[in-house]
Amino acid sequence: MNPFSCLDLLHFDSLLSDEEKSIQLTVRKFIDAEVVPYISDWFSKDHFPKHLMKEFGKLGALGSTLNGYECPGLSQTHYGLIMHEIERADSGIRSAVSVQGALCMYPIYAFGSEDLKNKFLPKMAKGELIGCFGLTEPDFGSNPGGMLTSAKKDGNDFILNGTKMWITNGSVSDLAIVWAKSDEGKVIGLVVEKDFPGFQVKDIKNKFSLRASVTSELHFDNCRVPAKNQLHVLGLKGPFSCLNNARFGISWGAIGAAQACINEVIQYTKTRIQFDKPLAGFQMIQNKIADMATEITKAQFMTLQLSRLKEKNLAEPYQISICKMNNVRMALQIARTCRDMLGASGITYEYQVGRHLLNLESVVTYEGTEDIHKLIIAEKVTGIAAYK
Ligand code: TGC
Ligand code: FAD
Repeated sequence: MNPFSCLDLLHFDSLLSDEEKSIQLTVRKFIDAEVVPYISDWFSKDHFPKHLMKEFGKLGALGSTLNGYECPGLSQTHYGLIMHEIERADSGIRSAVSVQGALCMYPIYAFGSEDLKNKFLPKMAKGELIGCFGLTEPDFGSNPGGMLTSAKKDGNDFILNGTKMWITNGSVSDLAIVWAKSDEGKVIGLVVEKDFPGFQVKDIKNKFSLRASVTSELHFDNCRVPAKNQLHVLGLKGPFSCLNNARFGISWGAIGAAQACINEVIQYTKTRIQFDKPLAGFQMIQNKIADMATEITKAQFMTLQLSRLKEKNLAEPYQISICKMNNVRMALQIARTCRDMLGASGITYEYQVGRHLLNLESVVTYEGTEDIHKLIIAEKVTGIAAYK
């Protein structure tokens, strides 16, 4: 079978190095063989394919850009292309990988003690340990600064109380990065291991989106966490710096989801005959295909530029917001248009567009909603923070 062929109307590929193309092709072949044939079934059965995590470890997809501690040490563009390939199959599978690398391994790497790094990073890079990231609470989503979860100092421990909501990987995790308020009212980060007494996890059921991904509530009832498990960062810049990396990966991933949708609809409309000719031969169908192809092309270049900036440590949060907001909105609109173009067939699991559409309804909400990213971008442009 030939590997998936991406739309590349402005020779985007010519801007990638041979090594970048080679890693992308390796991941593409793995995804085509080990994920695409099974994902519809996993999604329909609410099944998270945990076995993939060790395979992703072998591919360098877990903590891709981290150096040392047996981590892959790849570039930002490598990481982006890996996210693109994984989300081409499913946003939920990409979520598990994003959370592991960008939201769990990164804070341990950037803010953890040497002991924490040595204890967790090598095994997380191999997918032998899985992590989750608890920032959102039932009453504080877009505004995590209001969080109620508290971490009170008690000798050499913290006593953690509170609830985290909508947590990807929750019940399959061995450790959770939990953000809480200290006695001084400052946001601090703690590494909470799954067997710490007072830590309970409950899955959120009946989702119509990201069904191949686990989403959970985390409860902390006088959970005792050793002070040595504290991350050395104070304030919201701790969790927000993790979000920068995850939002960057999502920017790439969303292009992958859009590529999968347009590819499926091109095949379908070339073979579906209505009014005695293929749908692809009608001007209104071509109008939609041209618009979608142009949007994907724009997103490819914008996101590659962001990668190159990030490789030079020059990427700013508002630039990441531009790509996360634009690309997820673009992918969601493309999934909706493609669903319509498939007619009744588009509501079945036989085609992947409907699943991408449902998944992207979560992707547009998590890691900052479209509205929140607009506020971040407009704050940069006007100098006024409308959410304050
Ligand atoms: P604000 O007062 O603006 O800032 C507080 C401190 O944080 C610093 N900061 C950042 N640092 C690093 N990177 C960024 N992107 C940063 N943005 C802000 C800032 O400089 C300040 O530092 P300091 O030293 O002065 O204290 O904070 P605010 O509370 O007013 O926040 C503004 C806002 C709306 C932008 C922020 O709250 C926000 O982004 N809200 C959205 C919440 C969100 O995205 N949650 C995601 C949860 S995790 C998730 O969804 C995982 S999904 C699974 C998957 O990825 O697949
Ligand atoms: P709200 O903040 O209540 O927003 C509701 C609506 O109000 C949105 O349209 C929003 O844009 C709008 N709004 C809010 N504030 C403003 C404003 N100031 N101006 C204008 N409009 C505004 N969180 C984690 O910490 N870890 C995870 O692993 C994680 N995984 C997730 C997985 C899934 C499947 C989902 C759906 C969510 C996940 N989240 C996770 C939570 C996610 O980050 C939040 O859902 C998101 O930040 C939005 O918060 P909320 O749902 O409370 O919505």
